[in-house]
Amino acid sequence: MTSLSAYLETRATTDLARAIAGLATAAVRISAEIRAPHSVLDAVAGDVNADGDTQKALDVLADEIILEAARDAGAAAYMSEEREAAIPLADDGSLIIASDPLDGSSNIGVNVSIGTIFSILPTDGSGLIDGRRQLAAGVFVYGPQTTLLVTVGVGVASFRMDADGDFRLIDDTVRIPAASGEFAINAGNQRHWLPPVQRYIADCVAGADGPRGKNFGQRWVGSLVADAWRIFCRGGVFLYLADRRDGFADGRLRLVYEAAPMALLVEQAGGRATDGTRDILDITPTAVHQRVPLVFGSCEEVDEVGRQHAAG
Ligand code: AFP
Repeated sequence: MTSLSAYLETRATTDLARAIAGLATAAVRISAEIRAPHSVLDAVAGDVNADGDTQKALDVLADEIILEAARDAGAAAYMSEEREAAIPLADDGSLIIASDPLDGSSNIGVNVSIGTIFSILPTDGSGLIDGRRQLAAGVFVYGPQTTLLVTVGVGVASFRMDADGDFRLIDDTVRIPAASGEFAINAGNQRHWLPPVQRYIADCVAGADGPRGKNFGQRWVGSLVADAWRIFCRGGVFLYLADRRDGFADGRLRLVYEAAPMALLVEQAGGRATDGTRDILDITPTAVHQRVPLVFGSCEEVDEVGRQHAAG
């Protein structure tokens, strides 16, 4: 089976391939920590991150492991959900690495899939540039299997970590099905949703007897990376848009190191990723931890959400 390094050799520059290979090695270490019997991963590390979330031991450890990979890759800087500001690294670095080192922290203590999201950027604008300028993006999922979705701008490939810690190719032309009968949203927040989301979800729930003329299922893992892997495998739509709660005027997810890398992967796999109206990849961040409303997945569903937003 094709290795990650063989896949990258013919598709990425030396610097980019080195950075991605380093992140893959970091993911192997994080995966091992999660599985180690001694790990008390859910332990509270005591600090609060830029998201205002209490950091857990694994959040801090994963961040340190990804920072080390960024440094070893010769990156110019490292931006992370777990750090207030960008960390300057190599003065002559040709790329910047942005990451959510441990996505799904609320699932650490309950044995549910979690992951690492990364974006690799040119050094222009200190990394605060629109997502279409990303050099690469990827998602590691630490689940029953440790897997990777990655793009360097020529489609999306999926990989699975083998017993030796090598990532072996599953599919080098990953495509998100255009149609789907599955949506992912935290239904506990239904009373807070704005009218477009209320209408879209109500139409899905109405099923075959409703305006959509087909039945829908609902999934919500609480880990963006786990919902994403399912959507890349069998289609679906993920929604975390703005709602009426204090602090959720721009949803929950962060543009630089969550939504933008996810959007690049989604578009490269033939899907769509928007804030309800605009393509995520067309949005230029003004701050490292900027939030953005996010809906992504099967084109037909994301377009239907867009029609609901256009209707006001
Ligand atoms: P944590 O990493 O703080 O658990 O947040 C995970 C996340 O950003 C994303 O991975 C989930 O899809 C989403 O939050 C879950 O949000 P809710 O807990 O509000 O459902």
